[in-house]
Amino acid sequence: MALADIFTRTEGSSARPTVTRTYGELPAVQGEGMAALRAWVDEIAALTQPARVHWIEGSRAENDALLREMVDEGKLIKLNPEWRPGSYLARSHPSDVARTEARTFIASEREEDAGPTNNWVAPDEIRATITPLFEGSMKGRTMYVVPFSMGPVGGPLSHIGVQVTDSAYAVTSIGIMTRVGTEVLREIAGGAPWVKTVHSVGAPLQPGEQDVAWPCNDEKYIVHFPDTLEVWSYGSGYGGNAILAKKCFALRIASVIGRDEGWLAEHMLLIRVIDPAGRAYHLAAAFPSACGKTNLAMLRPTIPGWRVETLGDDIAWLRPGEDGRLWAINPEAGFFGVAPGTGQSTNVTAVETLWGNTIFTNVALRPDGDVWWEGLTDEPPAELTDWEGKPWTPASGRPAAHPNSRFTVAAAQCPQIAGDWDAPQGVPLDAILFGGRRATNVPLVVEATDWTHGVFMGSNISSEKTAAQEGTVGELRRDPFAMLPFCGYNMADYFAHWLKVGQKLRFDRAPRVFQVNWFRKGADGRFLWPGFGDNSRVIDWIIRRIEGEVGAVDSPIGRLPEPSDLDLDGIEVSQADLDELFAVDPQLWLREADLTEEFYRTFDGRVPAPLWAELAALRYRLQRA
Ligand code: OXD
Ligand code: MN
Repeated sequence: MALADIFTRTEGSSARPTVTRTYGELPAVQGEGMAALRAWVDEIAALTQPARVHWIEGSRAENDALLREMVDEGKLIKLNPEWRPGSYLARSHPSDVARTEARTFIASEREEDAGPTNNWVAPDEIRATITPLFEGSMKGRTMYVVPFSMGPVGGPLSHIGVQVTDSAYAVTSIGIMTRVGTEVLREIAGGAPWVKTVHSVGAPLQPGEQDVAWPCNDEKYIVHFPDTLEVWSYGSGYGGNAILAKKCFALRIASVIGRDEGWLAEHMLLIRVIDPAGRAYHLAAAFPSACGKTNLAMLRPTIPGWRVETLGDDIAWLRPGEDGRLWAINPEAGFFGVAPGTGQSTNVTAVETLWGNTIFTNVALRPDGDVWWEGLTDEPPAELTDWEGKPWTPASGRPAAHPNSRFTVAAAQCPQIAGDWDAPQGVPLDAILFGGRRATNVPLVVEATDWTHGVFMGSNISSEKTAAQEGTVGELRRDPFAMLPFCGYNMADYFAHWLKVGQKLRFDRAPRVFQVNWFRKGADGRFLWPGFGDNSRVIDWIIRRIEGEVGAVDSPIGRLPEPSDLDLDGIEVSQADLDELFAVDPQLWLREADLTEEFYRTFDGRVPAPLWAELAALRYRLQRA
């Protein structure tokens, strides 16, 4: 059906649409690829029956108008421009505060292609379930068409998507997190392939019905179709469920594209570290959600003379280059960071990044019209309005901000962003770090002996649960490569893909792999390592290892620093704490090895043989330790 037909269609003139609709201006972009896009938009509009369609052009004026409209509708609170210019607070429905992993599905044709770590559904079956939900789901609302690019528009590692959504909050968030607008349409018009993403909050409005501040639906589905490169998300307006460019596209769908094209879509931050001699190194690091990734991405080293430049805080796309190195881009354009715990003493760079032009979600509101969250300052304000809009004082006995409250802000606003952070070709990686939040067993830093051992380490990352995931906070969860909720295909095949990518790298140019753990505790429950800016001391060791300037101590689980090689000038870490930070207990590690075996066995023989060999070798070394 042509869009021109939809322009004039009225009630009863076709099987599906039941209301007269007005459509926004069609983009003037011409080109072959536009026909397919328009046909798809028509199809989705016919299904969801919005009151109007708005093609997002990506201008400042358009964004400002959307923000103003949301303020007028009570969906956003404009913060006091004296403290926080151009910034807004959104309060979600209390039931819609996190990514909903149990409602997230991979609908690959074959169940084994989704693997045991994903919720698999048959594509036909799930289409039959969700299509009726989308039928008329945008009634009374505007359907926005948001063309976006992950990575600089037209860049060699970049990919394009289009999101249709009935949430203006999602549109403004996507506008911060990606490159949006007509420039992207020109790529599509020129024939660039694009991923289809459909989002509805699932709250149609009847004529005359008053909207609510945060429309959503109790029923939620976030469904990925890796074989047709589509995402359909229903019922939630929150972050990763609604900004489909992020976890849904840039990780789940992109991991599938990467598998087929020979590259990796990873849940990794990206930084450039500059040593006192001015030598620059690039590091990518994978950590499960809410384990200090944004803090490391914006590290301010405590060792004199060192600097860190931020390139990305959440996602990196890695591709082997002709030169045998692994090249990385941050496909995003903004940060969607966890607010609590971000403060003057923990991440001053993030605090400075948030000076304005920020959308906050579920943080607390100060009486002066600024925002606050736990950890922003040591002392809480005397009174606040909490994330649910209720009065709050320090005596209230509950957090003022939701533990998973967020900020959405442009990367370019970060005071230590690298000048070339959006260079289309990316940066060559020198090291990859895998980390988790482990109170026990895992040393502060361990170096892998080679790429295969590094893949083995990555496949074994585990972490204590945090507020970014559903479930019990503190419980241990295995999170290979920090990709457990984000790998769009069978995780055992993903391990094999990592091994394959390693074969495309020159052995002397491949990034070195390290496991880190800033969170190890002593028997008395105290953190053994100061963390934050002092993590630069670990990075200093990593870089001196890369340069061959320091040796290492072999242990059954990998190479450990000689404690004397760690630069501890200016901090107090007792010898006993250092010993505990690097202690490797063979018995406890044999138990970890059993858990690895148990985990690998869930993949029905698909885990690649080299990883089983690594496990056998680990046990052999532990038994002899
Ligand atoms: C995130 C997450 O939002 O990993 O980045 O949960
Ligand atoms: Mn993340």
